[in-house]
Amino acid sequence: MSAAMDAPAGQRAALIADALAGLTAPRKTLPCKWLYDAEGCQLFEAITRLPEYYPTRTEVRILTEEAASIAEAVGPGRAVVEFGPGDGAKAALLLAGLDRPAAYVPVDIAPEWLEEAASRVALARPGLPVLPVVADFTMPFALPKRLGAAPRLGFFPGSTIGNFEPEGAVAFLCRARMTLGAGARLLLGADLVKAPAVLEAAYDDAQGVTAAFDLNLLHRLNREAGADFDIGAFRHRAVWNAALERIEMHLVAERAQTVRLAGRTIRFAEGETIHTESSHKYRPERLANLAASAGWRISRHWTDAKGLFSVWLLDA
Ligand code: AVI
Repeated sequence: MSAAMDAPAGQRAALIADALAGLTAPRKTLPCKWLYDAEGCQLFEAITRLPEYYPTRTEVRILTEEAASIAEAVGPGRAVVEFGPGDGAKAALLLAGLDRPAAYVPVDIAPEWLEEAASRVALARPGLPVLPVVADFTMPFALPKRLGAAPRLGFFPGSTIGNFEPEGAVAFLCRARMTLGAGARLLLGADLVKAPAVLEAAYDDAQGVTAAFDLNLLHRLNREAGADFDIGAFRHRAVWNAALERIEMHLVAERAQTVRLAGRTIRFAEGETIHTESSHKYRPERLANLAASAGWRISRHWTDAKGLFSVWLLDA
């Protein structure tokens, strides 16, 4: 069996359809969700530990240092619903500080993440009901009936909201409000606008881990879609788009070339790029507008001493 046959057929078909649509568009692009295969997830974990990548450690510091204040603002007895829990470390931190949480509901399309998050939370908060939901949280999904009438706290840390286009972010926040129901709150992590040099270093680190993460997308297309990218002919670039206040990751073709993908020939001019990810950074007033457009009210927000990152409590 060839490597291209290893991925589930439906997923492979979706990857090929997205790749053909994105790579034949006037400005070449690939959806960032395809960055996260097993290799991509490992590389992303490594990114979160890099000296240049400040978001993860800064958000963890806020959740740690402000634990009492966050717990008081959230209030007692809430069921915590986390969208994309990763390894569950941030949820464990949050739940350890909350007053009598009712349950923990990690939601992810990948069951292996759910197991890891569930066991980490079980250690931090023994006896707390953990009710995992396997679902794509960017689509409508139902919460477990066992939650009953417990008021909900959505938890969406990591500034993953920044990987949506603004309209997508509003759509996600609207759906989250409807899924969580009346009286819900949402604890949201959002990265802040800062000096371009700090941002560009965070997304193009000296060790080349982010470059490997980005280039893995081409390896993935070769492995799963039978493409024939010459990976050495592309390099990673991170650039601050000041007008749209976002960091963009691009793969730059170092020379003119053609690539075969699913029976099609894709032509690259020298210097042409594939836009692989945007990571929007927020000013507080813009984040407040975004939340308001999705029907949330700002209750409180916390930042670190250097104003690098922010955590927001929103009310439905
Ligand atoms: C997952 N997401 C919040 C990361 C970010 O910072 O936008 C993804 C990432 N891409 C490169 N480095 C990190």
